Amino acid sequence: MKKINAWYFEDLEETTSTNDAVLDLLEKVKAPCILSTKKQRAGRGRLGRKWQEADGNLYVSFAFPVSEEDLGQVVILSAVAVAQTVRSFLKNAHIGVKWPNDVMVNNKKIAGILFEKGPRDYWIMGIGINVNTTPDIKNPMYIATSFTQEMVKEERLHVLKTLTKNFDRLMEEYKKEGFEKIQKSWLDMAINRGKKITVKQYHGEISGVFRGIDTQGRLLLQTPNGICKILTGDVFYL
Ligand code: BT5
Repeated sequence: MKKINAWYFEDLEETTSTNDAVLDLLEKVKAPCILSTKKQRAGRGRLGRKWQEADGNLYVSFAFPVSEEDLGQVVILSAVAVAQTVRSFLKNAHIGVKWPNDVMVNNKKIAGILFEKGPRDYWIMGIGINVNTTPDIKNPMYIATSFTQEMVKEERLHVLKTLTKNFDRLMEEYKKEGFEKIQKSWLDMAINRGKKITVKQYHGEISGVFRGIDTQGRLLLQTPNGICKILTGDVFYL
């Protein structure tokens, strides 16, 4: 079995969703593992949305144990790892993060992250990065971009190796020193801090001024009734 750093690693030709396929690999190796695929036929985003496929892009899932109390912080850490990875290839672009964990280049979405519960204390961290091709997104709220569109040619598995290195380094830092530095890195890249935003949730929407994130990774929204701490939702800018 191949490895990237301490992770077992498999790269498939084709699958439905790497977040599902990684469960088979986890069953086999019974240890933290990474599964990527060349083609992903049924990639998903949050809340039943789709993740669009396009040639030569990175579709990957990491399976590893996370405690319930660390989860909100690890979600934020994952966005920092992806953003740092994108930045290391697109040196001149403006890289931003949009809560909880979209990674944007000049306000266009280049990567998305989906956390799902795995078996036992495992979580699955699914990451899509548009490396080679910009997908044709029908949703006018999201404009997409890719490395190629930003004038950089890269190979998806090279991007994966850099991503794994960044993720491992940040996790080590997090375990040794706690969340503070990671929270600061995320806030330094956060789009629209201090501006008015709307957060859409299952049961409605709420508007206010985006004040940052707290020590659990929750979004802080200043409303006329005080600061609201938001655990899940979609952010829209007015
Ligand atoms: C996400 O969802 O951004 C999480 C996407 C996670 C995808 C990875 S790929 C590997 C792993 N296996 C999976 O099955 N999934 C993970 P969300 O925040 O719900 O955003 C979804 C929205 O982003 C869609 O409704 C589109 O508007 C937009 N979108 C879809 N595909 C895109 C793409 N390739 N690039 C940029 N935007 C995209």
